This record gives sequence, structure tokens and C-alpha cells, in this order.
Amino acid sequence: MNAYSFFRRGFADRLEAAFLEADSGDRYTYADLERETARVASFLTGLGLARGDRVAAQIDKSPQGLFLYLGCIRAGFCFLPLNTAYQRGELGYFLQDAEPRVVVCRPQMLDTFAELGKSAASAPRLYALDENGVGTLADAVRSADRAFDDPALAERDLAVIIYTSGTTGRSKGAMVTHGNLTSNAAVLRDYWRFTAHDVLLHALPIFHVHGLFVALHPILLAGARIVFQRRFDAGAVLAALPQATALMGVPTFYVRLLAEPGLTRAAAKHVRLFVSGSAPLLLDTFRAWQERTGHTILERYGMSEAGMITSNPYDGERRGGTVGFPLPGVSVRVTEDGKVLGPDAPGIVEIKGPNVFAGYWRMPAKTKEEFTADGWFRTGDVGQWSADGYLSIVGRAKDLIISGGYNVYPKEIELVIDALPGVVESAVVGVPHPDFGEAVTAVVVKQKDAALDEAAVIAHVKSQIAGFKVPKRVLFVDDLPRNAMGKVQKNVLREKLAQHVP
Ligand code: MCA
Ligand code: AMP
Repeated sequence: MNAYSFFRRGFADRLEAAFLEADSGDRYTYADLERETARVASFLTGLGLARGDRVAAQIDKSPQGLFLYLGCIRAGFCFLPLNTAYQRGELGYFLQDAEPRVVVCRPQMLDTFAELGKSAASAPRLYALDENGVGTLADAVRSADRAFDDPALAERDLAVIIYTSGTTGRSKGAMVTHGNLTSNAAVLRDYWRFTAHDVLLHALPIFHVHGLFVALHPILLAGARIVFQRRFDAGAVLAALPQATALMGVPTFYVRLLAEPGLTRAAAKHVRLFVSGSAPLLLDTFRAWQERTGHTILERYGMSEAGMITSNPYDGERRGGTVGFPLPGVSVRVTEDGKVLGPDAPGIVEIKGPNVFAGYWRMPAKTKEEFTADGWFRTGDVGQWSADGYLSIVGRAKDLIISGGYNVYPKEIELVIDALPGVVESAVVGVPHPDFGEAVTAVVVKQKDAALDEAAVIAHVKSQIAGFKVPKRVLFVDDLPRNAMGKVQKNVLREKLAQHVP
């Protein structure tokens, strides 16, 4: 099942209907979508790519970026989206690991990618695409065939690789199949009741699952419309809200919108659905939203390895502090030491279903480790059932910080800090933050005579890795708290910092 052909079922009979309105004023119909994705598919096929070959993209958000993604999977190639915040070192790893045949990047990154390509087994072809959809990719695609016969694909065929960081500091590529995409899209369209009358306000980045899959596929399958904003800006979202029937966002979106005096019942009157996910929505935000707008945010839970897993109901009680029920077709269990737990007992959330990915790219041992013997995927999240079947995410067994909806693995930051001369060791933890939910915070032990200060550590990390991973604060201590086994007690650090870090 070719996922693009599957999505087409939602709009095939309404090709002249509006598909997307960009904030540049550009408008695209579904006929435009068909033509533009056909051109991308024809162009990539003409390059001689084979089924499953990787096409990496580190691009700004633009309609052409969406066409690139959809055209790529339509042709049976594997799309590899990369966060625009990733820097040279991070990108080098992805190129080495995924070996893309094609890289599409922002014009200012061409030289970096050209250099990185030199050390790859075979250098990828490079194309540029800027935030206005202009560049050598657009030029090449313009003259490509505007008709394309979608190849038949199998459910197991690879559609996308999404890199997620690992607890060892090494990123893993989650292999997402066409079957994963189609099953989740169909379930979400129905569960959240998307129809051709809907208008989704899209302000999420398009290099992660939330913005690329969840806020796109159900819309296509419903033949609905997207109001497409380049980036999240609370004022711009508020201004566009009267045109929208649905908004999807990370909790930071809702926190920032609540800070806008213009957020009123009247402003939110036309919207039928506000969805939150990617990080825990604080009960305070949930309640404040109810009070200000009269709407109850629908919180759902997912991850790159599985798309959407659970959701609060469309009808029925949307319970704050919970992520609702398993989505149709998805099985969820909570376990401890292999024992399945009932209500009110915290344990590891394990999942099974057509949404669960095919494994980590070229990491069979890691893949095996993350699945139980009977085929359940261990999410690493700690969950708990209520007596009436709502799931709450109450913690994480994995050492992970989620800041503004982006995942940050402390190990990766600690390795960068530890490489700084004068540092003995470091521990990175998440501390509650009013805007980002959690703030990356580093605790550093330095050598006695080292002249290191907070600014120097921050500047060093900033020069190496993506900005959202850079600690907001760095604190110096004489020793890190350790347990009897010598392991750093991050929970102790977190508790202390939550009380003391301004
Ligand atoms: C930007 N900065 C951040 C973050 N974003 N710092 C910490 N956490 C962040 N999330 C820093 C930048 O490095 C920069 O630092 C400064 O903030 C301003 O950058 P700017 O890009 O202007 O920030 P912003 O526009 O205010 O961005 C905040 C944001 C953005 C809108 C909340 O982070 C965002 O769009 N988040 C959504 C993430 C997302 O889509 N996650 C889904 C993952 P400096 O000034 O020092 O240079 S998918 C997933 O999790 C699963 C599947 C699921 O369930 O959905
Ligand atoms: P990612 O790897 O970027 O896909 O992030 C997935 C992780 O985000 C999950 O494993 C959870 O830890 C977290 N997550 C997503 N949605 C929620 C939510 N509604 N509440 C709490 N955590 C969430």
C-alpha cells in the first residue's frame, strides 16, 4: 500500500478544492498537490534512485517542503527529515548512518553538506530549497513530468526514517513504514472527526512526526484544508484562529497563546478541536484554556516509533492530566518486571499495533532490546491506568528531557560538556520551566584551578549542537550525588534544582 495513493482516496473527488494556504499568500488546490508531488516523484525517479533509497531534507518550512516529502514517499523512496537546528557534527552522523542518495538543504548549508558528503561512502547529490520554496531543487522539479504512476508498495516498505536520540548519546533512526502511516492516518481522521469542512491551523515544524504526519495525513485523508504558517508565533496563530476549525500544538503553544490578551471565547469560537501532544500538558494550562476559551483541549500521546498511541475521546470526558484511551487497533499494556499491571500502579508502557515501527535503522541488536519476547515495543514511558481506563504518563524510565516538544537526551549534552577542558564530569537534567515545560540544566564539576563559568559552558555547547539542546542554566558543584552503585542520582539533582534554580 503506497501511503500517498492511500491519502489520495480522501481528495480524489475534490481536486479543485483548496488544500493549503501559505502565509506568503500562495494557495494550492489538491490538483496542485497532485501535480507537484508527481513532479518530485518523476524527478527523483529520473535520478535513478531505487526503492527505499534515502532522501534527506534539512529545510525551512514551505509548501514545497511538503511536496518534497509527499512526492518522495509517493515514488517509494525513503524520506529523512532533519531538524533545522542540527549543526555540522549532528548532520555528519546522520549522513554517515543513513547514506542518503539525495540531500536537500537550505542554500546557506550547501557548503557544509558538500564537505560532509566527501567523507560518505558515496557523496549524495545536493539540492537547495529556501524558505520561499526557491532553489536548485525547485528549478530541477519544474521541468519534471507532471504525471506519475504511483508504484504499488507493501505495508512493510520504508517510507520515512526519523532520528531519535539515544540514551547512549548515539541517535537511532526509527524506520517508519507505509503501513504505519496509513493505519495511523485513518484512525486519527475518524477518531478526531476530520471532514472536508475542516481547516487545520498548522504552525508546527515539518521535520518531526507531529507536524509532518499527525497534522497532515488525517487532513489529506479528509480532503480538508490547511492554513500553513512558517513558524509558531502566538500573535499570528491568534489572528488566523477565526479561519480555523482545528489546531494542533505542543503544550508551549497553549502556554504562549494564554499569555495573549486577545485569546478569548470569541477568538476561539469557530474552532471545534484543540489537540495537544509531544509533551505533558500541565493541568494548570488545561484548566486555564477551558476557562478562557470554553474549549477542552484534547491531549493525546505518541512517539516517533509509533505515531499516535492513545487519545482522549472526541465525545465523552477529556480528562486533564491523562492521555486518554488506546486508539482503535492499538494495544497498550502497563508492566513491571514482565507482569501486566492493573489500575493505579505505575509501570512501563508497552504497545503493539499496525502503527509500531519496523525497527531501528541498521541496529538489529538495539531493536531487539526494545521489544519484548512476545513482540511488544517498550516505550520507556511510565504510565498508569485509572479504574475507568484512562492512561496517564506519570514519568519516564528513559533519561530524557522534553523541552518545548523537542526531545533532548542528557547523555549527548554531557558528552559535549565533558569534552571541555577543565570539566571533571557533568550531569544534565530537566528542570520545570514555565514556557518549555522542562529546561535543559547542566550541573558541572570542574577542576579546582579551572576558570570555567556558566557562559563559557553554554557557548561551548552552542557551538557544537542544536540550540534547543543547549542548557538554559549551568551550575557548578563540588560533587555529583551518587547512589551506592556509584550511579549519579539525577532524581536528587532534579528535586534540588526544581527548588533552587530561578
Ligand atoms: C527553540 N529554542 C528552544 C526550543 N525551541 N529552547 C528549548 N526548547 C525548545 N523547544 C531556543 C532556540 O535555540 C533559540 O535559542 C531560542 O529558543 C529562539 O528560537 P526560536 O526558533 O525563535 O524559538 P521559538 O520559535 O520560540 O520556538 C519554540 C517552539 C518550538 C515554537 C515551542 O520549539 C517548536 O516549534 N516546538 C515544537 C516541537 C515539535 O514539533 N515537537 C514534536 C516532536 P537562542 O536564542 O539561545 O539561540 S514529535 C513527538 O514528540 C511525538 C511524535 C508526539 O507525540 O508528537
Ligand atoms: P519523540 O521521540 O520526539 O517522538 O517523543 C516521544 C515522547 O514524547 C514519548 O515517548 C513521551 O515521552 C513524550 N510524549 C508525547 N506525548 C506526550 C503526552 N501527551 N504526555 C506526556 N508525554 C508525551
